[in-house]
Amino acid sequence: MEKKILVLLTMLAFFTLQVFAKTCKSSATVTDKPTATISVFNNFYSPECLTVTRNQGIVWEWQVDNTHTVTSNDGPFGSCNNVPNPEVNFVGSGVGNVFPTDGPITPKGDNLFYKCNVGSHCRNGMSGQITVIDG
Ligand SMILES: [Cu+2]
Repeated sequence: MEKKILVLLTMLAFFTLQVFAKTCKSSATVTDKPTATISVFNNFYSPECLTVTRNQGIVWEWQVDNTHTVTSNDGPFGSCNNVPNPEVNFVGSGVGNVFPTDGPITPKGDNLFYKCNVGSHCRNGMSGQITVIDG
């Protein structure tokens, strides 16, 4: 009897995690351009999940006037946590503007998780992931 309850609780925990784990709504792989561009909209990035080759540059282009940030954290994808010294952290606004203004970033590791720090944007789904592969 106790074993059955344990199995049921384990299954319940598993399905709860599945429901709340955020999955990429849009994905893209860019390996044939010097710089890959992620579009910034209100409350989402596009693509949310981008795969690039190592040392490839990445920029974010605003498609809206509103202010948003690109602020990295430790993940996983969808996490709104803050870390003390994010690898990437900038504020942008204005249709057609490209950030960071000092040029494309190149992720240091195999994954770069990021989100918007403005208001409840992250909790409303404004987060992204960059996956780096060896080309
Ligand atoms: Cu935002």
